[in-house]
This record gives sequence, structure tokens and C-alpha cells, in this order.
Amino acid sequence: MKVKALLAAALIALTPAWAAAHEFVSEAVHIDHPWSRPTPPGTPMGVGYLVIKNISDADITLVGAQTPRAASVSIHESMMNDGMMSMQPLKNGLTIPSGETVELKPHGYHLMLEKLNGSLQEGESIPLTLKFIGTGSMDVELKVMSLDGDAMKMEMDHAGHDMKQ
Ligand SMILES: [Cu+2]
Repeated sequence: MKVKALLAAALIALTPAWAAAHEFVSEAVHIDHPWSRPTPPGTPMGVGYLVIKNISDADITLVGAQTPRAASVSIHESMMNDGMMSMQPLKNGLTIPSGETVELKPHGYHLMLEKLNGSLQEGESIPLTLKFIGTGSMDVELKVMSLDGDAMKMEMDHAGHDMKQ
């Protein structure tokens, strides 16, 4: 029992600060809570959500991302058009003005992981490199969180994606 407690304490001590808070910081950008959803087998696309705060004194633009888990990643915006949810890629990227925060979240901006090389599993951490204009690339990890009460809305999101294919 005592040994177990000591081991737990050692593990906590070894955990880097960003893992506990699940945030990633560079001199210009503060990334909070990058996460994704599990995907059913055979689903070609997954999502990525995160909060980006620009802590520099110049505007920055998120222009793309890369992950070993998907062939490509694009930046999308969800919107209601005539009562239908639809998606639109942001061709010029997503600009985060100096000092401001932009949230990528369900029904708003999101990352689209396209041509997944396997379903995204709950509990998985997906390496993701964010590419910016105005500052350097940043490596983060998307935590795949379980489906919850929001799953219904998520289905709506995906209906929108399918229509665009
Ligand atoms: Cu999308």
C-alpha cells in the first residue's frame, strides 16, 4: 500500500505541467484543451477542437495542420444555411488578432481530419502540428474524449459533412 502511494506520487511528479492542464504554450500562442471525438470504424473523417489565444502583439493565422492519423487536415466553419447545417473550408485560414482568443468547437470553427488511417479511439492522444503564419508551428495532442450528451449534435455536424462530399 505504501509502495503504491509512493509510486503514484512519483508519477505525478514526473508528469509535465502541460499534461495536467492540457495546454500548450509558445512565446506567441496559448493552446487550451485540444480534443476530438471517437469515430465509428470506416468513418473517413474526424474532428479537432481547441482554443487558441494569441498572446503576441501581432496577428497570427492558423493556415493548416498535420497529423500522422489522417491524410490531410483542413480548417472548417460550420454554419446554418436555410435551416441546414453546412461546412465551409476556410481557404485563407483562421486569423486570431493580437490579444484575442478563438475557439474551435462543435457548430463553429473546427479542424477536419480527412482520410483517417484508422478510427479514432477514446482515450487516444493524437499528435497534431498546427501551422501558423505570423509564428512558428506548434505541436499539440488532441485527446479523444468519449461521446456524451452532445453526441446527437455531433451527428448533425457529420450530416453536414456528408452532404459536401
Ligand atoms: Cu468540417
